[in-house]
Amino acid sequence: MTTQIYGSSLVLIKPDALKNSLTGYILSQFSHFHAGLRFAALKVVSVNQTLAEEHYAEHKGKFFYPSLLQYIRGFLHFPDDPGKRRVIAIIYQGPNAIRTIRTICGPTNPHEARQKNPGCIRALGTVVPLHDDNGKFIGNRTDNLVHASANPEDAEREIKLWFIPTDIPPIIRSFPTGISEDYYYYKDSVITTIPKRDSFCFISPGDIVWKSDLRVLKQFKEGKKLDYSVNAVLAKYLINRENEII
Ligand code: FUP
Repeated sequence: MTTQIYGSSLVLIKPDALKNSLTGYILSQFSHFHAGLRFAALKVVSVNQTLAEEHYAEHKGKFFYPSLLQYIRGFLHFPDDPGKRRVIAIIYQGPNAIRTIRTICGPTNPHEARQKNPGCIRALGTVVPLHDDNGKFIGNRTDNLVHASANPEDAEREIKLWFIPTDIPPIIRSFPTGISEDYYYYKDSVITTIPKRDSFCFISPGDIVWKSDLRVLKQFKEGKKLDYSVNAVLAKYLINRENEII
């Protein structure tokens, strides 16, 4: 296990927490006074399908994956109110940030959270039984109010997935950035380096971009093997634009 001295973590206040008006309580639990953490960035996000798929990529193929995507996108808690389908995404920094936050959240499964760590945030969550097309019980979806990065590698991947560098004050940015020398455009699930009719330019020359994203875009442009999915680069640039372009 990696020792975490001073680190960063991604926290998502999920739709069930928003529905139950638990935002203030959760922010208070993570506050500097209680947890020794500070905000590095915070935004309200309408979660697009690409972002949801990339965030939960490790769970693809599992029985709860389709339901998990619906959950994080807010469709399950706000079926009739698209305006309320959102999450609050926060980067926290602080001594042992990842471990501190995971402890305050508690176990993934709210039943287990109530038994093992009463008083933790996820003790207030819900467990929802899932069934297949024939009505057979296949397992539970755990509506556990908050997401918190599990380890430093996940934290880096998740922070770079949800935030562009300029969402974060430069002096407290934890990961390397570079300056783009190229244009990148998006339309109908396709990324191009030349504009197409109605495409949108998500990166221009001079933009500050995560260095690892620049590398993937270069690999993509040159037809080389990618370090990670080009959708993981793109997803953050689609945030809060999906009505217009997806
Ligand atoms: P955690 O790191 O605590 O968020 O837990 P996981 O990465 O194991 O799970 C990711 C998400 O999948 C959580 F929101 C819980 C959800 N999940 C289910 O809905 N059902 C399961 O059986 C396992 C996980």
